[in-house]
Amino acid sequence: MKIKWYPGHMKKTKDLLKEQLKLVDVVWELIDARIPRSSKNPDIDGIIKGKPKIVILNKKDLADPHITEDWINYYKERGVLAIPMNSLEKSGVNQLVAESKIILEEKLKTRRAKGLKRIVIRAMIVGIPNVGKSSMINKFANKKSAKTGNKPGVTKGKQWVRLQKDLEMLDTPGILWPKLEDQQGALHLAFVGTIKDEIMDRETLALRLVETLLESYKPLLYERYQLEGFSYVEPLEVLDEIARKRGCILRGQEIDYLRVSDILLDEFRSGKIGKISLEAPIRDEVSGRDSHGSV
Ligand SMILES: Nc1nc2c(ncn2[C@@H]2O[C@H](COP(=O)(O)OP(=O)(O)OP(=O)(O)O)[C@@H](O)[C@H]2O)c(=O)[nH]1
Ligand SMILES: [Mg+2]
Repeated sequence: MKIKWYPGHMKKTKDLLKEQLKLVDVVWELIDARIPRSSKNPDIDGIIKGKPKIVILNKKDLADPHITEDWINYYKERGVLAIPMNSLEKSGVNQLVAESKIILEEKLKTRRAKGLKRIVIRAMIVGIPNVGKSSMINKFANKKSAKTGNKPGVTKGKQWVRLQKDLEMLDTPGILWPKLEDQQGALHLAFVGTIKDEIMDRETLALRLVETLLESYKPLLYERYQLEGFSYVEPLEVLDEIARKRGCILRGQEIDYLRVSDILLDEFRSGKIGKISLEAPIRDEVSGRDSHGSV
């Protein structure tokens, strides 16, 4: 397995992030709602220490809503607000702004009481590659917002996007490394396309995805590829059948594994197979609900 994040690179990123964090009041931590465990940077909580944080379960449109609900409760029980979001829509970012102001109300009051002139909350987005940081910043920037970087006192090279009269966001996100040391996590990151073709060839990746979906989301897989009544012994037979259904056949009736793998991975990543979450909170981490199968 090739790993992109070398220790030197990690240290530099961590140091930069620590510097940026000094400038902000609240951190918006984006994780992927389909894989909240593997898409969370393992060191982030240590880096931000006690700073207020809101977790954003992004790409909620691709995730299983029941499992997303479980994650919201999981975080709630740990005193952390988690908000499901689709970065490609505006409604979510508006809610985030409102919630941030509630969380920081006390801080704002204190600043007002001290008679401080500039009472502005500053926020920054952090998250692993491909989780939707730029999309979210763009959604914010589309809103009536002003770049405030030209104002005096703004650190050179940093741009603040004004979201409301008293709320600004750093326009460059903090990029973090995912949990690559965990095999299962790396596989999930590869399924959603965060690490591409790095852990194994696409055919093997597609086969592993078939195995995973057969365990937890067989009805969705069967419906998408019209496999009703198809029985199998090995998951490979299911991949072969999907290939036949989609005409991924080479001369001599051989299966075109490359093509069927691309189709399957693309359709999974774009949500065409359904709203699928690969990681739920562990059973007794959530009160009042069972976790969902083996996800
Ligand atoms: N369906 C869906 N797609 C999303 C969402 N947010 C982002 N995307 C897509 O995910 C891909 C990555 O989004 P980016 O905003 O570029 O992610 P990023 O975190 O800035 O990635 P890096 O710049 O590589 O660190 C793009 O194809 C987006 O269109 C979302 O909420 N739902
Ligand atoms: Mg980006």
